[in-house]
Amino acid sequence: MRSWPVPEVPTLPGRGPRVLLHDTSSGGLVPVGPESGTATLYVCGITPYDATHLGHANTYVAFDLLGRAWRDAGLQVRYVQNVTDVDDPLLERAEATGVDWRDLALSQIELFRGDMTALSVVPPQEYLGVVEAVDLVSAAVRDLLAAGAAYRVAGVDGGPDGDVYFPVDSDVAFGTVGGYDLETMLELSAERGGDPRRPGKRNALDPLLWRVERPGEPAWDGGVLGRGRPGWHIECTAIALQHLGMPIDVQGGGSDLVFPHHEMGAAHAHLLRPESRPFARAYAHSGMVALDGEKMSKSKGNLVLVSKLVAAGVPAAVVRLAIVAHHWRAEWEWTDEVLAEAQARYARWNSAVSAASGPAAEELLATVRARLADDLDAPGAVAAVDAWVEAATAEPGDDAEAPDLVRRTVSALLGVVLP
Ligand code: 5CA
Ligand code: ZN
Repeated sequence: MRSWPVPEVPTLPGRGPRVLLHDTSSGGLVPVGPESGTATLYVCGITPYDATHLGHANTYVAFDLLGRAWRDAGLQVRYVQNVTDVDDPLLERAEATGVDWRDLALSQIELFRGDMTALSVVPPQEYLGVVEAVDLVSAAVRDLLAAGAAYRVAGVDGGPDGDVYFPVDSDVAFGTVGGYDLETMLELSAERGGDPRRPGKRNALDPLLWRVERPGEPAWDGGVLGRGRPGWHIECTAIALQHLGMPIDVQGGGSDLVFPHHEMGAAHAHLLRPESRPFARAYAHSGMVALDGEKMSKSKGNLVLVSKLVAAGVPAAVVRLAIVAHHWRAEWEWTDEVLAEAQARYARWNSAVSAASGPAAEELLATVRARLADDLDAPGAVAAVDAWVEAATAEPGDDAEAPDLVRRTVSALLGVVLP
């Protein structure tokens, strides 16, 4: 699937330090990416309906900061992202609105591309819909079946026999991504697309790998699996293994994906490639953005869309600046004040970098680099730029190169493009 255009990323003098990132699995900061060569990143993509809200934008900007810090440290970045373009909520929305699910997905992916372009997010090299990857995913399910790490379940309530499930007990590392206790895992499974009450499963937590065809639902030939469609977690695992190999440096997404999605995805990978475990060296989870006191989510409908803000005349760079003013792991709320503050800051920064000269900015570049290498502390980087802007406003310095260096620093590392 086509992704979106690569934004211009200015080059900066020197190099950034090795990046440390908070890893959900170990609960601490770990160096991510190799010391030289290519770092690999998989970030879970959208389910294409009601895109792109500020929560989505926050997550993709977070991992964009990581990619930018890696490149600034001299690494190449290999980045893969999926699109969950067949899934229950998408099919339900299509049904409810009388739109073909394929058309709904295509229109939302197009919006997402436009929003990512506007927000200066560097695109993944591989951007893959599940529809394009069904053969890959069904092959992974067949491999799990052959390895004894999958089983079929009899139909219930007149449903067909043969849905395929993954026994979580088959992975000795199961539970180590999120570190949740059983009760929490059962709750989260029920809330987030699992079916802990489905009769016939060996363990209530076992996730679906292959859903055999139901009337009126899209289905593909699965060979010995029969016609059907893939379960959610195995999709991301199969795509990541095919396009990145294992272990990947960082598996990323929002914190709502820790369990079950990333826990199950890792368990699948550990059974598919036992010799290469772990699935990921680090599991990174961005914080949830809320609106009116509740997590912004498609199912609740409390959304602020990037495309609507931009259509209302807010520069996309202001939206990006509002996002990076919050730590990537923080839970925060989108409010009118957040937007107003970003607008005012953007105006101050613009005016300072448009001056003919300013205070020397080499130290600022070093500080921004250091802040970002320390668990992507973008608010720390923003504060450092604020301090330079304040100094420049109080007393225009005589460094004629400085304003342009600040403009390039902000653009290359924070992805905030000043006009
Ligand atoms: N297609 C799956 C991943 S394979 C999915 O979760 N899609 S999504 O459209 O629901 O979310 C896309 C990404 O945005 C995920 O990484 C998710 O964790 C993140 N996300 C969703 N809602 C929010 C929110 N309110 N705040 C921050 N990130 C969010
Ligand atoms: Zn995913």
